[in-house]
This record gives sequence, C-alpha cells and structure tokens, in this order.
Amino acid sequence: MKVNTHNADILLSATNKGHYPQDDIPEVALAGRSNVGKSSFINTMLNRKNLARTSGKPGKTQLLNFFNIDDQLRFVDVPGYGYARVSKKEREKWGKMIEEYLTTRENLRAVVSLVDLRHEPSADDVQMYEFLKYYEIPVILVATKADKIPRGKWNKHESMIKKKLDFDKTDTFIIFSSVNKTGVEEAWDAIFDYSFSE
Ligand SMILES: Nc1nc2c(ncn2[C@@H]2O[C@H](COP(=O)(O)OP(=O)(O)OP(=O)(O)O)[C@@H](O)[C@H]2O)c(=O)[nH]1
Ligand SMILES: [Mg+2]
Repeated sequence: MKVNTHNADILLSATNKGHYPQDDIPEVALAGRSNVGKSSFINTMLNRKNLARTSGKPGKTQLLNFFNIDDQLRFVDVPGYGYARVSKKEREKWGKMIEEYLTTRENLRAVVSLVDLRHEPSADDVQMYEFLKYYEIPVILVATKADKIPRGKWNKHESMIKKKLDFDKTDTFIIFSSVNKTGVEEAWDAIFDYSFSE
C-alpha cells in the first residue's frame, strides 16, 4: 500500500449522512476541542499550508469536511467542541451531526482525538474519549502544541493526560507539533495501520 500523501484535496463538506461519499475508502476522523489544532494537524500531515482552514477564531469549522488523500484514504475534519459562544440549539445540532457520523459510518477506521499537551483534559475531552471507547472506535490520541512545552516535561504531561482520560493501553498516544512537525511519522504509521490492516 503506497499512498501519495501530497496528493490531497478537499472533497466535500457535509452536515448529514445523505452527503457522505458512497464508497468504501477508509476514513480517519479528527475530533477535539475548538482551537486544539485539528485543521493544523491535517495541513501538517498533508504538508499543505492551508488546505484545511485554520484560524485564531475558534468554532470556525461548522461542517464535516472530507479530504481525499490519493483516492485511497480520507481525513474527516469535525467541528470542534467546547466552544462557549454557541447557542444551545447550535450545540445540539453539532452533537447530532457528530454522533451520526461516528456511530453509523462504516468507512471509519479510527478517530484522531486531539488534546492540548499543556493542559489537563477538559470534561468535554473526557466525555469524547469515553464516547469513543463506548462505541469501540480505535483512538489515536494526539497531544498537540508540544512546541510550547520543554521536551523535559513531555513525560509528565503525557502521564497527566493519560491519567485524566483513564487511557486505554491498546490505543496509540502521540506527542505532536504542527510548528516543528514532531510526531508526523508516528501519526502516519498509526493511521496507515488502522486504515489498511484487516
Ligand atoms: N504553537 C502551536 N500552535 C498551534 C499548533 N497547532 C495549532 N496551533 C494554533 O492553534 C490555533 C487553532 O488551530 P486550528 O488548527 O485552527 O484548530 P482547530 O482544532 O481546527 O479549531 P476549530 O476548527 O475551531 O475546531 C491556530 O492559531 C494554530 O496556528 C501547534 O502544534 N503548535
Ligand atoms: Mg478547524
């Protein structure tokens, strides 16, 4: 299996099942708090500046954005949770959209769940992780913004995050930075493993 990860493009945006691509190409979805770095993760992995739009403005991504990678794999960028300035109605709509995708999508092979390496996971982070475990969806836990912490403290922060999430040892934990590309190779290894092994 050789995937040209530089051959990537946005395929479509969806709010519900009716819009999802109809084929059996494996998908890996990105989940995490607003502003944690989901879109940056996609751009960094695909070596593109601004394929997945990023901004300092949280809550920007409102749709499920499907990215085609060399017609062999897809990333699905999911709107971030935990953004305070959205109405209850918006939050419910968001919840339904995510839940529908995560619980019914047969193409889904794993979720890259992003947390900030600097901070203890929030209640929303814990809830998301528990949700993924409940539905037995494999998780690649990616701790972002590692460039903002000295390397000597990474272990301590990793332990703190694992403890708070009650991290399952069968899941993968990766320390990542979009700024200096820490963890890119490891993340691809994990993604290819889940996507192309039967
Ligand atoms: N220092 C540093 N900043 C980062 C990193 N990843 C993302 N950022 C910054 O964090 C901000 C948010 O990044 P995004 O990738 O847009 O976050 P997102 O999770 O897609 O946010 P939503 O689409 O709102 O859910 C931007 O200003 C990024 O430049 C990283 O690894 N290191
Ligand atoms: Mg985004």
